[in-house]
Amino acid sequence: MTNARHTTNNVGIPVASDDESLTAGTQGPILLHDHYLVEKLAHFNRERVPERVVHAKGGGAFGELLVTEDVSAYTKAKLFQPGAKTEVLARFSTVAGEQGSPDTWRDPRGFALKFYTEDGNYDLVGNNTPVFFIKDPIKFPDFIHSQKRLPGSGLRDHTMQWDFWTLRPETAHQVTWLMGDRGLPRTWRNMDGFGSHTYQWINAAGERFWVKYHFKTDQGIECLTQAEADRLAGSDPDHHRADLYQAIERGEFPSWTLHVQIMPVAEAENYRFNPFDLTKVWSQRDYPLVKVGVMTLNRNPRNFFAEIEQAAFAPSNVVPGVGFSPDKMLLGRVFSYADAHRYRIGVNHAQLPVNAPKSRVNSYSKEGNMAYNFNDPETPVYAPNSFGGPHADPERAGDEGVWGFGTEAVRAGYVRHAEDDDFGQAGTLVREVMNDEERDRLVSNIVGHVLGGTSEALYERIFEYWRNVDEELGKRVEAGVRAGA
Ligand code: HDE
Repeated sequence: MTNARHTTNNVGIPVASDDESLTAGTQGPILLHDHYLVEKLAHFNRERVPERVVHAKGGGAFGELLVTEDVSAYTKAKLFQPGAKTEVLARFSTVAGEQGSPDTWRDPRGFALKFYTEDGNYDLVGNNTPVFFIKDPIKFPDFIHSQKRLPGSGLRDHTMQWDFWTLRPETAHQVTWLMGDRGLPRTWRNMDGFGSHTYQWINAAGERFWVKYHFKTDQGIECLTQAEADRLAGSDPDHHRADLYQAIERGEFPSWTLHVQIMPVAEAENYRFNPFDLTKVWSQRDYPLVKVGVMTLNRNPRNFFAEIEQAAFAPSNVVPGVGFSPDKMLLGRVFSYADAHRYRIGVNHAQLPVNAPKSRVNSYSKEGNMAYNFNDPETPVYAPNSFGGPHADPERAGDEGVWGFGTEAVRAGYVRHAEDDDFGQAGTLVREVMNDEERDRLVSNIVGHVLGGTSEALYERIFEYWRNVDEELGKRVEAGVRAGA
């Protein structure tokens, strides 16, 4: 056995030098058979995997979910049973910025969770806001294009953002969250997380409930001012990533208390808002928070690239006792994330340790690029088979989208419920949830963002957008922009 401290090449062969390439004589040309030189340069060129097309900049840690309450009346999911303890990976991120962008740009924050349950991995991929900009996945590429960079100059552009937002009024609720304090969390530890979508819980008796997830930070909500965020963007662009990593290193383990809102299936039809519309919340007066347990993050990744950059979260990863809902955004995401992982990491991304379940995989998928796991040689590679290969669980049929609605395939907008409109909940957020100081900062943030890069041509539409949210707010935004223009 050679000295374990010798440098080797990638197949473990000790190398002669890490300092000089192999040449014909000291002044001669480099020799092609210096395969160690070739290996180093070739591998270096291939170190990057494509960054996430959204949520590229982020960070994360491992921990556990401990269920302290009994919600078994609503779900049979094993990770939500009383006393259950499940390992979790969390990744937090901004949305529009590239990998090297500052953590403190104004943006929603990704709040992605991977629970390594005994029934396979359950991924709950949410944000730090309970709603989203749009309600149909067909708009998502357009929306993201408008939030990123101009095709010609490659520069970010506030005009694109406001042009899209004001032409799609359903964005108003999320834009109010974005332009308010929550658009600039002080740290990832000081923000809430939401599943955002409506999901379905199914209990052991097969009864179904609609649910929404709320992860309330136990560290308290704390936000940055625009000025603080701008300063940190320059002086400490990895501020959030460093904060989480160093807090865990110090043994200060952040935690979130998980609550759910629970809606009996029968109440969905007549609820005053369409409960599947991702631009809307369920009033907590109508559906109060029910405590489930506590999620604590207490272990840093040992390798950022292997465990965070290559982490593959997918809303399609739901376990028995959890189901989807007719929320079109959720259903669009159920396709998109695994597709993104096949492209970004590879068809066998689920075999990487960070993405591999702790439970046994009995899949008939095989081979493919970078295949690492394989079944026993006598396991058939097709179904049905006569040789004892795994077979599907008919019990699961009931978990996959039994919603009791029409089955005809249509392209239509959401059914508008009694109080459904595009601006009402944004107005409630401004008038009933925000205090005077938060409203003042909201006005200042909007005015600053509008003056920071839009043109007079958009002003009227922007003023009307905010008047529709709240008359007084609209007037204050107009006065602020006019004064600063
Ligand atoms: Fe994403 N989103 N998204 N998104 N999203 C991705 O998946 C997508 C949406 C969210 O830390 C991508 O691996 C579509 C809502 C987070 O790795 C991609 C639609 C919410 C993360 C993708 C949405 C999110 C992503 C990019 C409209 C909050 C980072 C690369 C239907 C509820 C997860 C990737 C991580 C990442 C698609 C909208 C949150 C492209 C099609 C709504 C936290 O697949």
